[in-house]
Amino acid sequence: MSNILAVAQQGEAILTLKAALVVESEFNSTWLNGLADAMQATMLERNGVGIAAPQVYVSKRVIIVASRPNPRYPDAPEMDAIVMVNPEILEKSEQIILGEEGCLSVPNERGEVARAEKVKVRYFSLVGEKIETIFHGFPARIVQHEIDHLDGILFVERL
Ligand code: K1U
Ligand code: ZN
Repeated sequence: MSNILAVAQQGEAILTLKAALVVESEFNSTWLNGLADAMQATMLERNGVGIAAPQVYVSKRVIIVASRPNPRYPDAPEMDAIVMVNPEILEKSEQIILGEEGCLSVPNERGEVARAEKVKVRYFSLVGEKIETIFHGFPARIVQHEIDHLDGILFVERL
């Protein structure tokens, strides 16, 4: 069983920083696997559909994306959680759509955020495999929200 971690809240400096890249020697390490496990446990405990390492006080470029159907997005796909290390958006669709967002670091606030409908993302797995995937709709929204966390941006700054 993994550790449930504290979640940083709006106003804390860690959420405003640009997170550091995970370096070669950190892939396939007990430390990185433990961080990913604890992030996933914390996300599940808070009922989230995503989480970024800075939200658990680790300023490193690691995110988890875990779309599932929910009252706001009943048609969202059910995904196994994807851990993305050093994710980068390679392409964004011209089509922009508005959709409701919440944030584990901003309690009791929801808002309509404009995001690209489709993104092509490059990331690394926990063992350092390079992966490129296209996401649409709600999963694409989660990816953009989580990468914003790595760049020190909260969704409330995009309202
Ligand atoms: O990064 C986070 O703070 C997690 C956040 C991810 C997210 C939700 C909605 C849109 C983009 C990114 C959450 O999981 S908030 C809780 C939630 O499950 C939810 C909130 C609003 C709409 C749908 C789901
Ligand atoms: Zn958030």
